[in-house]
Amino acid sequence: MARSASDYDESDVRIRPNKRGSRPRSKDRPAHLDAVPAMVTGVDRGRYTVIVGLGTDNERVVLAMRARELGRKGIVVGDDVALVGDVTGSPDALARIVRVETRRTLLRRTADDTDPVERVIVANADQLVVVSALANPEPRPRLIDRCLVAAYDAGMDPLLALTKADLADPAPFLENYAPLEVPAVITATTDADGTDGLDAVRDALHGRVSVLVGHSGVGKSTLVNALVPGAYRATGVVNDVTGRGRHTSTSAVALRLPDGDGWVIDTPGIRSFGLAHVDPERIITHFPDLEAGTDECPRGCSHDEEECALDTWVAEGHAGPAGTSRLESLRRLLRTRHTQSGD
Ligand SMILES: Nc1nc2c(ncn2[C@@H]2O[C@H](COP(=O)(O)OP(=O)(O)O)[C@@H](O)[C@H]2O)c(=O)[nH]1
Ligand SMILES: [Mg+2]
Ligand SMILES: [Zn+2]
Repeated sequence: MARSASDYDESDVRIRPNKRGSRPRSKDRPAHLDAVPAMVTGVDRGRYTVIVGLGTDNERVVLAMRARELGRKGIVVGDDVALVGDVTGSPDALARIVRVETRRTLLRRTADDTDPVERVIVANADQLVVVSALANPEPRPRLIDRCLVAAYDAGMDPLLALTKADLADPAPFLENYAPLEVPAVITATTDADGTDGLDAVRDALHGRVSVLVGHSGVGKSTLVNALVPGAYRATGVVNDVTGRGRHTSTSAVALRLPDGDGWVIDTPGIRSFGLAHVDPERIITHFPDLEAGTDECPRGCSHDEEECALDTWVAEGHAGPAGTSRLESLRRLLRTRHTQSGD
């Protein structure tokens, strides 16, 4: 039984049609007609926290395990699943997940670019919030570019969240990203003033399912705590000498934004974002001004080679005055697939 949109409390959660980036993974079987729909909000050592009855008077948190019939199929935060067994949500109840519904989006990465094993991070999110501190730790432009590529590949909209604006000026950073036209929000969290810039973050997350990714110590959990009262996500102290944070959050968790206006998913820090699985054609669909110019490209064009038709397209002005910098930025992203997956 697939959950219909009306089962969501957030009727305005933007659910994208299954067009790019997502792969249908499950074949619906008619078994378990009595199964109830649920959404996975946490995964911890083989136990899944799920929410049943989303948006109804009988909404409840249930602990579940995977049914043996699922085999090795992964279940991740954000997954829509079907549950059988004790779904009452009473403290001792343990339900069984018998099915994972088709995913609308799938954020994945490989450990590095040569690693064929994909790790699924989160399912069904529609916005990837790339969190970077403006200082302490220093921004890692290549990691950020890689996250943007992963977002485009997954069919998710990227958002840059720049934290620690109390420590450094965001202007130089923003300049580097302007041609990509990725929206950005800027925050500063201090003991004295709380979180500055939080309203813009709330607006950007409103009605969406957003995943926060970024290096450890950039302030993801701090943001989540500011957004979701009572979230109590552990935050870490960054070592001033190494700029490194302790990995204080160990697993992804989905939290509902107040007033039921969307979800935010906090993830543990990432040090690398392998992109072995990424298809350049999926990246280009996010550059509609340039995509139209690829018709004349040779077959299998990497769009970063001499014969690529995009140079002529841009030179002839078809992509507008920003065409040249747009193409440069696109190629920078395409090239991140061949650079070191770290920093
Ligand atoms: N100065 C400053 N420190 C911040 C800001 N946001 C977070 N921090 C601090 O940075 C450290 C790491 O934050 P945390 O939220 O745990 O980062 P995470 O690893 O990305 O979840 C903590 O000590 C926070 O108090 C900010 O905007 N300004
Ligand atoms: Mg954290
Ligand atoms: Zn090309």
